[in-house]
Amino acid sequence: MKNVLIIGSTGQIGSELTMKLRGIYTKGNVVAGYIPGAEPKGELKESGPSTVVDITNAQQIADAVDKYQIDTIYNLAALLSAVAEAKPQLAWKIGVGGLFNVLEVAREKGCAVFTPSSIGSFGPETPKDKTPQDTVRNPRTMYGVTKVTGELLSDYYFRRFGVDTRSVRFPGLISYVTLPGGGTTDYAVDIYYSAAKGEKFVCPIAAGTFMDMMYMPDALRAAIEIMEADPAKFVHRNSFNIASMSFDPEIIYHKIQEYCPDFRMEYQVDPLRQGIAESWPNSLDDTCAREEWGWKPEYDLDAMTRDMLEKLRARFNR
Ligand code: AKB
Repeated sequence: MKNVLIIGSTGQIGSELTMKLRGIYTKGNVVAGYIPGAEPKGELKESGPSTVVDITNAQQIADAVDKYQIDTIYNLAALLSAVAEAKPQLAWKIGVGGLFNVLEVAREKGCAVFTPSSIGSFGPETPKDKTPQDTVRNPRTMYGVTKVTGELLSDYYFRRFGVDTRSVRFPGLISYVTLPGGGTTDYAVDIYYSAAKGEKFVCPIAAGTFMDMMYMPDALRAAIEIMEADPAKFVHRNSFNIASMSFDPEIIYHKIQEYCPDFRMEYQVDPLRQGIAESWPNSLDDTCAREEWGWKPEYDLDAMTRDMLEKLRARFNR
């Protein structure tokens, strides 16, 4: 039986991961941790227990772990890249201070921990194409600094204290359920909303800027499969490159036009997001994840586009 605590359960990943885990661990508790002001609603609220867990408050984490006899923590609390540049102190407090609290509770109470890293953990000196698993990092953003620190801290807790820490470097995640907030890759979500509503899209990222992206069902599977994997073959732990597709704004625009011929896009490049995007890789090499725990994506750009447009058009009655 798995008793799981999701910290940040109402965010872009958490809202879907919590529901998916509740469908899998039906005999355990899948507890939705949230901060006041971001309470679970609807199905997320009705389908299982929820409790206030502010990641900056170690006692709240420990109390939730005790109350629900938690054995696995999904730590999804973070500020995304563009917001983290506006609030670097808060990004560190949540991304590193918060993770430290989670790892300490996990050490004391014997929990496994998943903490996502990101393509944002790489920097301008990193090889751009098919970025290897182990390579130069040197991120220039606070988001990247917290992600590299988080990876190192998680590996440290595994080696030093035996805490079962595991994670993946997520690409930009695309979903029709919960909007992301303040990321550099958010344009690749927003563009589908504009297309489904029949509106023109104003793109903040310049043509020719490639980044790795992934459809949410694959990302959720990755987060669950790595925590379920037999660690016997692990050479790495924190964090594995995973990948499924890489595109620039022109490629996704033309793909959407195959299904919405009247859809139009223009550019109004945001210098902050563009600078961040240019410092990140074009595409990651995910061979280690494939070899060490069997990672394999299911969605490519075409399959994702069909599903996104179908779901969003239904929502907007178009
Ligand atoms: C962001 O753009 O900040 C995130 C990420 C790639 O980690 N989506």
